[in-house]
Amino acid sequence: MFFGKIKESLKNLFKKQISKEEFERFLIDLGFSYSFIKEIVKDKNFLDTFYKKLEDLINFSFSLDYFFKFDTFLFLGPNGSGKTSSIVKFAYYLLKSGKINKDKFLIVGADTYRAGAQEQLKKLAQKVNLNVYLENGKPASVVYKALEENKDKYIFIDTSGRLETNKNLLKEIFKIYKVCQKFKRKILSIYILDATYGKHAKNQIKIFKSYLPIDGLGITKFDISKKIGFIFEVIEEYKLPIFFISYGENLEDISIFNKKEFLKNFQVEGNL
Ligand SMILES: Nc1nc2c(ncn2[C@@H]2O[C@H](COP(=O)(O)OP(=O)(O)O)[C@@H](O)[C@H]2O)c(=O)[nH]1
Ligand SMILES: [Mg+2]
Repeated sequence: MFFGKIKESLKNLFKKQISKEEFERFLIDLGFSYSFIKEIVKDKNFLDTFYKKLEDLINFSFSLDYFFKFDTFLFLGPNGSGKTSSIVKFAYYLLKSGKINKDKFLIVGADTYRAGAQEQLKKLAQKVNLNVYLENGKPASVVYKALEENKDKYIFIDTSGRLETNKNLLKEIFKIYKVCQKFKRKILSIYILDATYGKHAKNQIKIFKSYLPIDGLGITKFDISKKIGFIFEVIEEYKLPIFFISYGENLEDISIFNKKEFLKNFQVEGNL
């Protein structure tokens, strides 16, 4: 996984006395912004400063029990970010805990615009034996029907990709949110952030946030991203926690976010 490379680079840097310039280059390679880097390296103990900064930013950690406090998981984000695959991975992860019977889980396909979207969801869900609810119609009315017929279930709602410039589609996703509120659901809205996306993501999230609440992030494609710096800036700017990280195309390639495990990847002998 990608973290292996970070650790390897850090180790190599620590084999010799690391210079400020070398550390700057390491952070640039990881995709941190110049303002972030400037703040880190202004200090003589820049390695400590870096690690402390990460610790400050990552002030969250989740266990399975946390998620069972909710009953409705709304997945949103731009096209191709990984919503459909991560919704199945996430539901499967919760299912595997064995805390809840499989019949209490339902994935609702509210991506009714894109041809093939329903089929993709069905295929993925079938692989892990999860039930899906698929209907034609407007996304919000599909969700309405699904909720009306499945009052006591854990519902996972897959939405269609929104371009932040398409106001109608963003209004539609807000309608889905309102429908969930109408049914008094305990909603967790999860913005799916593609780790390969880069700094444009900040602006994109801002626009989504102006339409509906976002409770936190699901990071995808962590296995293929080399520049993860922007993720820390998103967290800093919007104070959003990371609920899970997806790191591969296999349906088991997902982990609930754990602060200790995550930060461990930035530690090597010498930098603490
Ligand atoms: N390598 C890798 N690929 C991923 C990951 N998550 C999603 N993908 C791929 O990204 C593409 C888009 O994913 P999809 O779930 O359809 O995105 P959606 O449009 O947001 O629903 C698909 O080819 C997925 O297999 C991941 O964690 N790692
Ligand atoms: Mg999709």
